[in-house]
Amino acid sequence: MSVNKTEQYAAKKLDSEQLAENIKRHLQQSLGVDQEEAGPAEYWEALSLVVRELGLDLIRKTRHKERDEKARRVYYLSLEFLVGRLLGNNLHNLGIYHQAEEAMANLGVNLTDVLEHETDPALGNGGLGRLAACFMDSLTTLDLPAFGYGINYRFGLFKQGFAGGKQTESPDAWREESCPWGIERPKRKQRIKLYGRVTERAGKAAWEDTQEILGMPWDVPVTGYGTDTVNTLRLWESRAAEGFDLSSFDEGRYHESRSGEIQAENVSQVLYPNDNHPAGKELRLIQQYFFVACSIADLIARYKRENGDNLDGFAEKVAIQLNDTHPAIAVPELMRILMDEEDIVFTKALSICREVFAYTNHTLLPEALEKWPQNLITKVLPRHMQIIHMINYHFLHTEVEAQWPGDNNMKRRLSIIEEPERPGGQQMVRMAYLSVVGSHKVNGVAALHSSLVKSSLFPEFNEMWPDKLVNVTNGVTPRRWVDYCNPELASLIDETIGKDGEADWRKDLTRLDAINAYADDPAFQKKFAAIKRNNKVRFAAVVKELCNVEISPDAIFDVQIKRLHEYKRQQLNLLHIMALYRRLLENPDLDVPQRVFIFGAKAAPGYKVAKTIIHAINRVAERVNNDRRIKDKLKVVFLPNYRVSLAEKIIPAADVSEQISTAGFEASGTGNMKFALNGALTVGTLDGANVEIAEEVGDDNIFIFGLTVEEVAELRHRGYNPEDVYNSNAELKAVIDWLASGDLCPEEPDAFRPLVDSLLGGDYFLTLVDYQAYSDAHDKIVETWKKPELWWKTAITNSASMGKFSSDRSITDYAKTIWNMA
Ligand code: Z2T
Repeated sequence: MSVNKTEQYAAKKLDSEQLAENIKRHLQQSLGVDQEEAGPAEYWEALSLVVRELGLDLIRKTRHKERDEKARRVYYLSLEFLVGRLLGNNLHNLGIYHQAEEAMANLGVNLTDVLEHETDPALGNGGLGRLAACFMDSLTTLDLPAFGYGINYRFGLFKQGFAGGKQTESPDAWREESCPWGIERPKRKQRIKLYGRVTERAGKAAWEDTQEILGMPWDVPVTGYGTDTVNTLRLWESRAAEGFDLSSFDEGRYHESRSGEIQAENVSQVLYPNDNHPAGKELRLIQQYFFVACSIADLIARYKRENGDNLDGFAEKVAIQLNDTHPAIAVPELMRILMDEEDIVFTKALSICREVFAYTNHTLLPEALEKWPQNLITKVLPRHMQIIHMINYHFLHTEVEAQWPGDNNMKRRLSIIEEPERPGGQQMVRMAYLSVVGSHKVNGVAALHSSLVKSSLFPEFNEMWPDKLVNVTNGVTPRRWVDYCNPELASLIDETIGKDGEADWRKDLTRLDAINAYADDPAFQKKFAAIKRNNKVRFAAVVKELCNVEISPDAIFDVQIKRLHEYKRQQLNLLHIMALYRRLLENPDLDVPQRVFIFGAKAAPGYKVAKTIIHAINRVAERVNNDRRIKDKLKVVFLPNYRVSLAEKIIPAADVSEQISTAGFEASGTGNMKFALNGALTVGTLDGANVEIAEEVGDDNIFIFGLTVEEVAELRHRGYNPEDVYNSNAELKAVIDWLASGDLCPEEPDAFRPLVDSLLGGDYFLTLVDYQAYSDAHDKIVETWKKPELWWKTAITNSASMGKFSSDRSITDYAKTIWNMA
């Protein structure tokens, strides 16, 4: 008999009455309000405090267990953790959601309303940050000893609004309202150094005349599904170190005493809003070093508490994953501590680093690969710059020399320091190369991406170290992305294939495969379709509220939600919508289903063309939505301020998922997985994880279009002139001309020039080339929609075939192939 594990864990023992008592206690004793005064905000905070108490209790127990077992821990270093709302997810994971629902009902409040009250912690830009959050969920669900380390930004990703269709940005002071999740841990604060200079004393390097700042840890408990394990997400907040110049304080020059120094509090103030494009600012480098130095010091202290002061066994107990190159400065930082503070010689220190570190690459975009001016690193982190030179010297003159003896050209190509192309230019530190050289494994995030990492990004490294470059395909947590956001679908799956214990698909997503047997079953199709429709009705109400546009739940909901970037090609979607509108104007009685095109996307504030695309989509939306001639056959909505909590409402309501990046540019994508899991059909290019999704669902169940990676390369090689495509496709020409005409924005006729110029002057992302194939793929979507049995069969097949894309599988892969933990 299989043990029913869900019955075993601690939180589950709390019934609704006990929960209600605890809620009342926190209302009165933590918030100081009477029950009668409390609204949803107070109930949200009180229930969060109850869950926090549970979390803290379980964190303590997890810590004791790990200390006894002395297991290897994984430390996930990331500048972004896009965790999303925590209360509802934690209730689900702890198995007390329904008890909480009942408790709230007995107190006369609706849990759903209470949950809506939580502001999203927006501590990430997009995919990379959300992946880190899914990984924390899976690490915990799999009972792996893990810490996440990051920054507790005061301001998360900006809030987006629209004015005349243009993006506006305002600060996101997400903690202002109250944030019951983080627990300050002053006992674990760190003091870190910046600037100064390096002197030699008795043959040892000393880093002196530094400025110091404090790092205060805030611990956020991370629950897992169906387990008592609770891990810690430790987010650092910067503070001014005490001990500033007292004499100036005495003389009443308090404010002057720190002028010319960095303002410590600024360091953790704000998340840089760039996805796939580094800003290259000094403060960003300081953020990177700040959280890395605090985290490394913290994990070394933990190692010593548990294992004593001798670091010989360090690499057996510690695995550090670098989430992209943002934390790459961790390599010289650990080297510095091992050499300067622990008296370990260079070669031994380097080999410890290589056992400990692994690096995940998330992009091939050349402009997104971080490079820091050597001069800047020398100024901010003089000792680290010396150590980088030492690593580089050893790497080039011992390792590259052994592989390619006497080949100076190769040394120049592989050097961690890039020499300037022109005289007067500056030396740059290639953070990706530093990460590769300092790690034992480097992974890409989908099969296609990883093969391109090997063949295009790091071919020489792959030749030198054939086992270093590997793939770990991304995944998403089925707890947040089905169970929590699509509860009706979760119940249908439960009643169809069972829920309890080991059979729970929430813990083993490959169990969903059993649903494939029902793809053709009319009764199952009916239930599946009804759930989708309910989700669409609910989402239509959200659209009405946010955009004041009425959309019909009987229309095809076609969704593109992701950061705005030219490589993701929202502009391709836009051009096609403009063409559809023109087709309807020409023939208003066209026999086509109703369609709603839904967008959600933030543009980096400095990204001109991306902002132009948002503006253009909004202007087209306004025109289309108010044109009575087309009889509601087409609607376009751009949801403002796209974020995790909105994604949770959109994805369960989507019929079509737009994954249309130029082949070779989207490293993986993770939204693509969430949509398919919730029964949307993908229209997509053979890019990132789309390739693997197509493999899983089969070619008949996905709408693949456009150039392949190879064809993109061939075309570029042959030479490509966008004007040729423009002149040979009348429909495409007409919509581009319309964009350029100023008709959509009479008060600023040149508003869309940057977009038109980008398309006609080069079209780097081959939007025009893929236009016709994209339009044809959409025609096939419409054909499929007209056959409901086929549509629902395809949708169900998509859902049922997503077993591979659980982040539990990703984490199991990391544990086996990279962390040596399973
Ligand atoms: C990001 O979200 C991603 C890559 C980055 O490269 C930076 C950021 Cl902020 C430096 C995304 C990829 O674009 C996406 O394809 C991938 O699915 C995601 O990371 C997680 O791996």
